[in-house]
Amino acid sequence: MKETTFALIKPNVMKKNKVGSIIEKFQSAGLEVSGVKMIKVSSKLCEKFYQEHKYKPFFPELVCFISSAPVIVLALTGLNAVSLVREIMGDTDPKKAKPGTLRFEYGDSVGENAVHGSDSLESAKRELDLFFLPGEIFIK
Ligand code: DAT
Ligand code: MG
Repeated sequence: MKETTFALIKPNVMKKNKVGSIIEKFQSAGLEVSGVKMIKVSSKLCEKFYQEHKYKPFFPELVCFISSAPVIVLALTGLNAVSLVREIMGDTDPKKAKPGTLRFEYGDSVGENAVHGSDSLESAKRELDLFFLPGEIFIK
């Protein structure tokens, strides 16, 4: 099924100057960039984005990290985009991620694991709505 999912390139990748390598990986897997922008995420937006982790011990450091520097937010469209993006990203923990995945290659730790990708179609809709206005996504 053709889907649109949400991805976010985290501050540690921005520091490494590797945004192009991340987008290239998504595009070469057949995903189209249907939305893209560089933004600085406020703590408030970040708390909404990661609401499911609100009571986890790592929540404060997660919010602090994501809102520490500008990030790239992406809408990615293609066949099975939600699961495809998760596959390309790899395990949450870069140490457990398979070679060739983004988190294996660009992740520094569980917290600073390079990229976010929605975990379901429902999450994708919620997250796209948080970061993009209706006119900012262009699906062919
Ligand atoms: P994912 O990003 O693979 O969907 P998740 O939803 O479990 O993983 O967690 C969201 C983010 O929270 C994750 O990308 C990084 C951070 N995180 C998760 N578990 C953590 C931990 N044990 N310590 C520090 N940060 C963690
Ligand atoms: Mg998650």
